[in-house]
Amino acid sequence: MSNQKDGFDFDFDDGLAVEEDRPKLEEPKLYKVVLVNDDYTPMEFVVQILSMFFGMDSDRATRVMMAVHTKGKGVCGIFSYEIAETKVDQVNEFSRLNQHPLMCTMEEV
Ligand code: TYC
Repeated sequence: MSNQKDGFDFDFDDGLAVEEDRPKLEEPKLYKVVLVNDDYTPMEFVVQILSMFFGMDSDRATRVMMAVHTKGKGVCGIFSYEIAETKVDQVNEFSRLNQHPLMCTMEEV
C-alpha cells in the first residue's frame, strides 16, 4: 500500500501483505433436555408433553415416557442453549399450569 505525497512514500506496512484476522468461530455447545420422573404426574400427561413440545408420535412418546418412569430420567432431545432453555421453560410452565409436579431440566452434552 503506497501513498505518494510531496515526494515521500507514506508506506506504513513495510512491504508486508496485510490481511484482516479471520474471526475464530467455536462450535456452539449442545444441551440435553431431560425429563425427571415423579410419583404424581399422570403418564398420559407426560406423553402429551413429549408430543406437543418435542414432536414425538405417540409410540415414541410412550417409549420415552416409560424409560423415564423406570430409569428416573430421560432425554427428550438435544438442542442449542437457547432452544433447550425455551423447551425447559415451556414444559415447566405447562406442567405448573396443569398443576403437575413434572420437572424438566437441561444438561450440557
Ligand atoms: N411416574 C409417573 C406415574 O407413575 C409417570 C411419569 C413418567 C412421571 C415420566 C414423570 O417424567 C415423568 N404416573
